[in-house]
Amino acid sequence: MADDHHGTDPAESDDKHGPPHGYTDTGSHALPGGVTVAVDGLQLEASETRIKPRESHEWTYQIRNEEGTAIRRFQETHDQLAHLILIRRDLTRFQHLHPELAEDGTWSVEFTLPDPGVYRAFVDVLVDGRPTTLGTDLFASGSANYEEPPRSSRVATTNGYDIELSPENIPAEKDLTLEFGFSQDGGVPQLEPYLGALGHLVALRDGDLAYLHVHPEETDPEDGVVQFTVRFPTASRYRLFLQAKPDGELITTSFDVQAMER
Ligand SMILES: [Cu+2]
Repeated sequence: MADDHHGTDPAESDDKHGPPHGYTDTGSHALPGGVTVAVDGLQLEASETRIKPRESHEWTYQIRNEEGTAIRRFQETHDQLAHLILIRRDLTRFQHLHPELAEDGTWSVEFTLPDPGVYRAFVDVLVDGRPTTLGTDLFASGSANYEEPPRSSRVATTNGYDIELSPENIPAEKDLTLEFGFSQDGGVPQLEPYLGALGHLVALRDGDLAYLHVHPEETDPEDGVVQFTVRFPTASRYRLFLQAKPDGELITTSFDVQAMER
């Protein structure tokens, strides 16, 4: 048997056969957002969670501190005081809305849940400089026909635009740049700003709808390309919802990726 000294050299002890890394981190990145209704002393209190489908509804909620008092001060993130993402739990029927904040800390927003089923509402805010995503389920009564789970798809055609996601291979547990390239009839559309960047991306994990934090990167609007930095916390499937404004028209499209173990 060959005499090797692996394991005695600290530079080589960190190999991929060792115990999984990243699970001892108790920092803010240990738990993905949106899986819980309360985190870091903040709690989402929804006025209602049973909502009739196919009817416009005014939904209100508060974000309360540990004393149960509604938070009234928030900082803007991506050009807005709050982002509300609504999605059915089969990762379909995505909506992105911007609720309004009243003096007393009550947020209100109007929406329609388009079909029966269980939905997840994600509230994305910045409180005292901390990005926070809280989530709650909403129940739309009736018989739901849930759609098939995601398969990989890196190419989408929406409103006549072809959009391609790269890179092809997506490693888990690693900061990486996702790029979406737009084209139409062999040309490249000009991208107009949306929410303070050239696009907005929501990344959700299949299974628990963990909501990942994604940061837009600067690119030239003439290049027809949007880029985001993201870290997929586990080797799982994720659905990505991209919103952008090619030639000034807001479009929403989705992609499915499988993040792989490195
Ligand atoms: Cu938003």
